[in-house]
Amino acid sequence: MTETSGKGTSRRGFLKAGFAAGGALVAGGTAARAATPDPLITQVQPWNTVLGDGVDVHPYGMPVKYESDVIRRNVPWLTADSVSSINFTPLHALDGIITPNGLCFERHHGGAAEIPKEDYRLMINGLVDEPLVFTLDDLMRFPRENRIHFMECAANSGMEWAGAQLNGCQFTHGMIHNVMYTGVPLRALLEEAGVKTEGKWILAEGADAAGMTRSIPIEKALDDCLVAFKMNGEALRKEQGYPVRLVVPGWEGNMWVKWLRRIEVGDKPWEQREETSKYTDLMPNGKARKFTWVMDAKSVITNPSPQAPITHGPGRTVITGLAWSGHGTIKRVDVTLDGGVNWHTARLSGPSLDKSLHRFYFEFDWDGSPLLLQSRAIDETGYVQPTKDALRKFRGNNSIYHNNGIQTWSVNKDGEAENVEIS
Ligand SMILES: Nc1nc2c(c(=O)[nH]1)N[C@H]1C(S)=C(S)[C@@H](COP(=O)(O)O)O[C@H]1N2
Ligand SMILES: [Mo]
Repeated sequence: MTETSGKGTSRRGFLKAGFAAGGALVAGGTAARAATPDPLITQVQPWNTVLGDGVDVHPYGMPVKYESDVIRRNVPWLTADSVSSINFTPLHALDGIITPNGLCFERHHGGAAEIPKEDYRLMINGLVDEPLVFTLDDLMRFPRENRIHFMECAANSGMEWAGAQLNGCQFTHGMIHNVMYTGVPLRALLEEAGVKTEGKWILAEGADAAGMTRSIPIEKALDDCLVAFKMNGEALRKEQGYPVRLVVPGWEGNMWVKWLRRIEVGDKPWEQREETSKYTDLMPNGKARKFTWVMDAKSVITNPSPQAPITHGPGRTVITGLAWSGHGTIKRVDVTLDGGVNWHTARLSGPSLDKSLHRFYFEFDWDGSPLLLQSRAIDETGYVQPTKDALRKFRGNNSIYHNNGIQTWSVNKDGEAENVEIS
C-alpha cells in the first residue's frame, strides 16, 4: 500500500488521523452477524414453499422487482424538452465495468429515431474512388471486431464547473456508458470505397431528425473507429442508434453518431453546428477552443455517494468507483478519505482495457468520523486527473465541456454523502 502525502495531516484537525491504509481490518469491524435466532434462518419462508415462475414467463428477461430503482434518470430543469435532452446512467447502483444495455444513458438531439433494419442504408461518398451504399446485411459480411469502450458525453460533469451542484454521481458523472461493441472497422468500409489521396477528413451523419453531423480526421477514422451493430452481444438499443452507430474510442460522445446513414470523405472539416456553436469551450481570452476530441483521464467514487450512503455504521467499509481515459488504460487510482491530505492506492479489479472503464476498490475500517472522499486517476501516459481549480486556472470559468476535475463527497458520521468541492 503506497501512501503519497504532500500536505501533512494538520490541515483538517476535525478529522481523526490514522485510518487503516486499506487491507488490515481491526476488531469491531466485522461484516457478519452474531448467531442470535434470525427468523430468516430459523423459519420457512414463502419462496421456500411455493413454486416459482416457470420458464418463458419472461421471454426477454427483466431485472427483479426489488431492483426497480435502478433506472436512468433525468434532471428535468436541464433541458426544455425531452426530445433534445439527456438522462443519466445509475452509476451508484452498478458494479464491474459493463453498463447493462437498458441502463445506458441517452442523449438525443431530435428524439430516438426508429429505423426498420430492412430499410437501413449507409452511404459512403465524397472523395472516394467509388461511392457505395451498404445494407445491414452487407455490413455483416465484413470481418467483425469486438471491443469494450466507454462513451462519455463531453458535457458530463459540465454542471459542476462552477461548483458542486447535483447530488449524486448518477447526475454528476452519469453521462457515460461502457459496453462491448461488435462491428466492422470503418477502415474496411473506407478501403472498399477507396479514399482519394486528398481525403483527409470524414463527415459522419445521422439519419435521425437532428441529422447529427461531425467532422473526424481520417487518421482516427482509419485507426480504431467501428461501425457497430451490436452492444453487449445483442442488437443496439433504439436509444443507442439502432441499427448502426459509429464508435469513436476515447473521443467525446457527440462524435459517436447514432443511426449512422452517411460517411462523406472530404479535404477539410465541415465546421458543423456541433463542432462550432456547441462542443467548443470559451477560453478566458474570449476565443473558443474547438476540436477537443479526446476525453482526458477521470474518475469518480460511486459508493458511497449521495444516492448510496453508508448504512452499516462504523467498521468494515468498501469504497468503489470508476476510472477511465480516452488516451488508453488506467495505470493507477488513488483514493483519499481526508480531502487530499493522505492518498492511498486503490485496488483495480476486472479487465484493464484500452479506452474502457476500470473498476477500483478501497477497503478500510471506518471509525465513524466524517470523510472527505476523492479519487484521482492516472492513465498510461502518466497524466494525473487534475483538481477543479487546476482546470479552471487554465480554462477559465465559462466552460461546460470536458470537466474531468476531481470530485469530492463529504460523508457525515451517519454515513450520508453530499456533493461538495475542495479544490
Ligand atoms: N444521430 C445522432 N447521433 C448522436 C446524437 C444525436 O442526437 N443524434 N447525440 C450525440 C451525443 S451528444 C452523445 S453524448 C451520444 C449519446 O449516446 P447514447 O444515447 O448512446 O448515450 O450520441 C451522440 N450521437
Ligand atoms: Mo453529448
